Amino acid sequence: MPNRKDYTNGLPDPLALREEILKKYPAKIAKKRVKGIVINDPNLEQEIMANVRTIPGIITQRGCTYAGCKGVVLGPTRDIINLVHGPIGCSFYAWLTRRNQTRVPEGGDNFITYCFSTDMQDENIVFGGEAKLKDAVREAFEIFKPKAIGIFSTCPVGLIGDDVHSVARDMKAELGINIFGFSCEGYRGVSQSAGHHIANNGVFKHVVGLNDRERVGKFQVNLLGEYNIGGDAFEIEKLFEEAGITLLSTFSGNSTIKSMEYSHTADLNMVMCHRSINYIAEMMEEKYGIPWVKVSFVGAESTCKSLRKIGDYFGDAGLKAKVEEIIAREMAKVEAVKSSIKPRVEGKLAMMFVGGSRAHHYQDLFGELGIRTVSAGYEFAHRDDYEGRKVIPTIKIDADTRNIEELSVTKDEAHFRPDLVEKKAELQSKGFEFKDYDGMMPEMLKNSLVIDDVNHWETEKLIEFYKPDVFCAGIKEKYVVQKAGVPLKQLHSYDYGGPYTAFDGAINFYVEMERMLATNIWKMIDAPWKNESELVGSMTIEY
Ligand code: CFM
Repeated sequence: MPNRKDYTNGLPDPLALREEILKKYPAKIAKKRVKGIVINDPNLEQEIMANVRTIPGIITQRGCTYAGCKGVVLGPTRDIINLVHGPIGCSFYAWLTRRNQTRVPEGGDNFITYCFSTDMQDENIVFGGEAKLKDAVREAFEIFKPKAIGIFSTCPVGLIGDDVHSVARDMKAELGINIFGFSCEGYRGVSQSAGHHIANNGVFKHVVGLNDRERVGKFQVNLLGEYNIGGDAFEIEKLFEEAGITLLSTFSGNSTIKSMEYSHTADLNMVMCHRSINYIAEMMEEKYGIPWVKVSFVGAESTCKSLRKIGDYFGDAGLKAKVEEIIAREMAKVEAVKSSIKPRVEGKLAMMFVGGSRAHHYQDLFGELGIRTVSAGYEFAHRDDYEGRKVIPTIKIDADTRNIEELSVTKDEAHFRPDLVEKKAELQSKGFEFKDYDGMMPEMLKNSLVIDDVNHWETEKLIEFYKPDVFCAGIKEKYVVQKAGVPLKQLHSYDYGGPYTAFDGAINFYVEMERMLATNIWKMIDAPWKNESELVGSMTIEY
């Protein structure tokens, strides 16, 4: 690419770029914004401002609290009816766009392809919508006979004061199935992250622990924070099955309400997406004594590491041998594909701005191909996802966070597992780490630019400066970036592709990246605005 900076001795210092980005903002905004744009040095303990309100007027990538609760955490369950109390638009935009997949056994329920909404109208806003909500719950029950119904509040519900929780209680008594509500109005927090927390609380309060199923396996685990986008969870399930690891429940890709009910009988919780689900992991440890570890199945190397971690946790020689057998066989396949693709893409540059975990995980996958990440950031993660969990005690709790209920959890004496607490202590003394999330920044290159809640203005400037070979984000960014001549890979929906997890997923990703990066087509694109006149305006804000 012409005019690209020299990357042979590391990444260029992006200080001038940051200055240029900030110059465009009014002074007061720039002063705040600079705290969310960090020039990374993995050897320093740097702080980033995150999980704060987006600056009004800026085109953010973020979604709302309802999206995080209904869409992200509860959406992928296949046999809970997720009923949205609100105008139809909120449901339409949450309908199948995330590509979380299901595999339903013969005769099992699958409500994922449906869109359930109370379709609130003006008169419900004026006179209240609780009666309509009750009717909708009854109708859904009569038609589908589900095992459970979740009710999700959208913005107007909070504004007019409909009480979804009392409706849920009444309907639970009337219909005799589990019905629970979520106060996850879109405005409830600064992003979808608040919705994750609300969903975690609701599932923990109303579902986890309801079913004391007998043990069915020697190594019982839950996989938390894997939502089966493009079939990712299926790849992981395949490995566990072969290794003899019993996956009780996934929160929540391809999951069932029943599996969540007995998830407290697990011996270990594995956390894939730390941001969206660490709350349940923490609460299950508190209440049942189940330890948790951070895993990642994005990237072949990460998959090996995570499988070995499970083997080491259980310490069973048979399991460990099986894990090694799988790794040896699968890595041979992975290496064969990698060695043919890597020479064609090595040295390319990537940047990724997604969610609260993938902007980190996918750097590993790119790294396996020798592709460097020059800039990355999350949309809505917290400081711990950037800097590691060690900073949690120092995070200031602001009014927006205080808005979200912190459940006080106590030990469940009847179900508590002192054996697991003991196991944890013993392993810890040998150096095995639990709750081990060190965040994204320590693993990024020196001088890479870490940006929280990036916006379109900043995106344009980043592309000009770095001239990356691939940009990873979502549908809202896709065409703006591509018109600038840079291919964009969606890391939310995978652009109809995937799975990308575990070994076969990594191979899939390598092949796709080769197609995307080893082509000259993008260099032939001229952004339409390059040849047309530009409208320029200016604005002054006074405080
Ligand atoms: Fe976790 Fe996710 Fe993500 Fe997320 Fe999401 Fe997603 Fe994401 Mo889109 S739960 S934080 S709220 S890994 S929907 S499956 S891709 S932004 S990086």
